Amino acid sequence: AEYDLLVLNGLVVTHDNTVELDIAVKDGKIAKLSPRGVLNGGMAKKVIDAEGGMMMPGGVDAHVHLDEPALFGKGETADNYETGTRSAIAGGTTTLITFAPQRKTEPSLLAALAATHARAKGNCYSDYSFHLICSNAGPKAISEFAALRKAGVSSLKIYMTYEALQLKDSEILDVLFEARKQKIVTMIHAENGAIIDWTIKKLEEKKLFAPKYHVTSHPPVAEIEATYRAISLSGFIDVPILIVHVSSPAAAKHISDAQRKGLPVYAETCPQYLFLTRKDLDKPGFEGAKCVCSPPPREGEQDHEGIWRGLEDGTFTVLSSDHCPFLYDNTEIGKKSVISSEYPNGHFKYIPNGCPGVETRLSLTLSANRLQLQKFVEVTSTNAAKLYGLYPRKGALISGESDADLTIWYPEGMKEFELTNSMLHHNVDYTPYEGRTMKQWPRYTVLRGEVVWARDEGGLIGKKGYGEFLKRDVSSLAGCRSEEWDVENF
Ligand code: DUC
Ligand code: ZN
Ligand code: ZN
Ligand code: ZN
Repeated sequence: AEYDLLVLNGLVVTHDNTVELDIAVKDGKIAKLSPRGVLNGGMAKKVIDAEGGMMMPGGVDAHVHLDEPALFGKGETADNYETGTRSAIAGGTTTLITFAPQRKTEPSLLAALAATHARAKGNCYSDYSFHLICSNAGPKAISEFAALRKAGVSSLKIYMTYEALQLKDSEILDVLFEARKQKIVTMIHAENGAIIDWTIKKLEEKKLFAPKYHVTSHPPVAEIEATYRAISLSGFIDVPILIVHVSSPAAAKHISDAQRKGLPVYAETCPQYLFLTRKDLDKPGFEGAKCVCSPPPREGEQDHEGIWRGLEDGTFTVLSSDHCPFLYDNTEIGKKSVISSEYPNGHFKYIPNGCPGVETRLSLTLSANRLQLQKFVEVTSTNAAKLYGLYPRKGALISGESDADLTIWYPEGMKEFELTNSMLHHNVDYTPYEGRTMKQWPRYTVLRGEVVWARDEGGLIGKKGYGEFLKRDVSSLAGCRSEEWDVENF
C-alpha cells in the first residue's frame, strides 16, 4: 500500500486552521493532507473513519513529574515513566516533557540527566523529553549548560521556594546569565518561600492544621511578589523565562504588563487553576488533601475567570497539567503518614504538593467549552512544541515535517459521562475531578502513525517502550531582545 494509515472524514483543527481534510500517514510522518475524495481506503494498510470528529496534533504536556522524590519528607511520585506515559496517551497526549531533578547535594546536572534517562528508557508509551531541575547552581552545574544543549535539553526549571530546591536571587542571576549564552529557556516556580514559611508558623500558633490551610499558607502575595521579582531579574539579564503554574490573576497581570513592554516573559497555567478552588480543600477530615498543590487553587470563580481570560488573550502560552501524583491512602507519604496522635486530622504542611492530571488535561478543558478550538490546540500542543524546541516535529500537522501524532475526538453528540478514577490509567488512588461531567474524551490517539489508544476498540493498545526520547533544539518562540548584553550598560 501507498500509505501506512489513512484517517478519513475528520475535521482537522490546528492552531491556525480548521478545515475538513483527510490525512495520510507514511513511516510515522504526516505524508499528505487532502480534500475529501482524493484518498481512499484501498491506498493504506489501515483506515480510521473519524466520522466528522475533530483531529488535532497530539497533545504536548510540558509539565509532568514522574518518578521524582517528594519535595519534603519521604516517598516519591505515585507514577513512574510507565504508568505516567500510559495515562498520557489514554488522555490524548503523545509527548511529555518531564523533569530530571538535581538534588542540592549533587553538583552535576549531567549526572541528574543520566539518572533520569535510566528511569525512562524502555518504559514509555508516549514520546518524552526532559527539563533539568537546577537546585544546585554552583560552578559545576553552570559549566554544564552547553553540554545539556548538546544532549537535547534546552530548558531548565528553578525554584524560588522549598528549602530543598530554592535558589537565592544571586544564584538565579547566575542561571539566567548562562541560560542567555546557551539559549536555554528557564522555567521559574515563582513563590516567595519566606512568606510561606512565616505564614505556616502563624497558622501553627493558632493550631490551624486542616488541609484547607494549605491555601492560606500560600497567599497570593507570595506568588505575586515572586513573579514580579522573576520578571525583574530576567529583564535585567534580557533572557526568556516562563513562569510555571500561575494561579493568581494578579500575578498574571504582572506577566501581561511585562509582555506589553516587549519582555520575553512567557507563562503557563494548569487545569487545577481553572476548575478547583479553596472549597475543594475544605472538606471533612483529610479529604481536602486530594487538591493540595502549589501554588494552591484560589478563592473562587473570579480567579478562574481571570485565568481563562489569560489563556484567551495570550498571557498564557501553555496549559500544562503539572501532573505531580501522590497516593492518598499510603503509609509512607499519604494519609497514614500525615495523620498522627499530635495531628489527628493531619497537618497541611506535611501533605505532598501536587495533583494528578496528565490524562484529564485535554478532556476537562475541552469539555468546559470555553476556548476557541484553535486556541485550545495552540495552548495544549503547538505552543509547548514551539517554546521548547520541538516544532514542527510536534504540535503541528505539516506534511513531510510533523510526526503523525493525532488526537481524534468523538463526533458531535458523544454521550456525556461522569469521570471516575477507575477509568484512568495512572497509578493514583484518586482524581481531583471525580464526578465531573465530561462532554468529550479522545476516541483515538495516534503516535508516529501507530494507534496507541482506541477507546472503543481495546482501549490502551500502545506498547511500553514504543515512546522515544526527543532531543530538543532552541526555542522557536523565545529569544533575547538584543544580541549584546553587558553589565556596564545596565
Ligand atoms: N511545583 C510543581 O511544579 N509541581 C508540584 C509542586 C510544586 O511546587
Ligand atoms: Zn513548581
Ligand atoms: Zn470555575
Ligand atoms: Zn510541577
